[in-house]
Amino acid sequence: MKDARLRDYLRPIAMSDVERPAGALPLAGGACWFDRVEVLRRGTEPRIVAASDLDAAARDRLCAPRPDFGGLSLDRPRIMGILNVTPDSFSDGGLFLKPEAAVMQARMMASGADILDIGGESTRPGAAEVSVDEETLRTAPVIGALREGGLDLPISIDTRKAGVARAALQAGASWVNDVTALQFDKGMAALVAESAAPVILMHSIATPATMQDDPRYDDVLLDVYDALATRVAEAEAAGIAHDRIAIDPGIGFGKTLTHNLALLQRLSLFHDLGLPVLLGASRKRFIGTIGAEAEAARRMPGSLAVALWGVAQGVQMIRVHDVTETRQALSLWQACTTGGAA
Ligand code: HH2
Repeated sequence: MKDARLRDYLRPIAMSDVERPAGALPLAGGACWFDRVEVLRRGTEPRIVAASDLDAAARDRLCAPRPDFGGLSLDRPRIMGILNVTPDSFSDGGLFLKPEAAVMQARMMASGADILDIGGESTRPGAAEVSVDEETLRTAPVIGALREGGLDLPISIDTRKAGVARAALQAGASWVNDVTALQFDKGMAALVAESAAPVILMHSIATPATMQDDPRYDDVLLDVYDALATRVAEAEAAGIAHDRIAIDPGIGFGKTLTHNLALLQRLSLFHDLGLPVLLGASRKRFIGTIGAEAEAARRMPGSLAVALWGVAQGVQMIRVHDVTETRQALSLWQACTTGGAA
């Protein structure tokens, strides 16, 4: 039988120079462009072809502006601010466990963020599972208080559990961010389908408790791409509309440093899925390793570098702890590349 994985994968070579050559195509309708595509195939040397050689369907997947996502236009990069209402998150655990502290932090982030991502269970490597009740108790009241206080940014609930997501949506959350791409809780796909909520499908393998135990891939880039393509097809089969799905390669989730770098270097491949791409690398371990900084809270400079790299690869959303600093960095990146402010 023919191996479906033996196919061409198209990676637009993302550029952000202010001048574009004739024939340059917009990357996913955003500020980046491309005029060459790297063609990847398992077991074969990559080759580079001109963008003008693409067929109409591939051209459309790579170039078409992504529709608004949950009410947010994606014509410019968007910042998702992280709020972990947990005692044990790897970089801010315990800081915002008290509802008042969480609400204050969310309000501070709201001035620079486009989306707030609120989570009540750490997914750091080795983390233990939290019950639905406990996770709901941590997140829903904070979301409710923010809405009562008039906050009108999109709020995503970072959970792998349908019960937690349901309570969060009732309390005023607008998106679901599932680090298991609807795999952990079999009720999650139905919940997302029946709500009007957009969903972020992130790639991960195994559970946080075991995911860093010697993760292996044939080809991490193409395996993650295929897994996300499957998850997207399953989500659509469950009744979730295509334009309500964004994807995320899941940096650090069942990935070694080498895996993370392979994904980051060829990040623009994920545009070939024709969906908005989110990148979450903020303060993660590989930044500490390469940047020689053991303390996660001091990894902001390295996190900015990776966030801007993601933006230069055309990703539409970046998930970060340091919202104000990322906003400043992004404004400067945009001023240099397009002359426009963020
Ligand atoms: N990373 C974390 C949690 N949720 N969601 C998406 N879509 N992408 C990510 O990369 C991602 C995520 C882990 O980071 P953090 O929330 O800061 O830590 P913890 O899981 O320890 O709370």
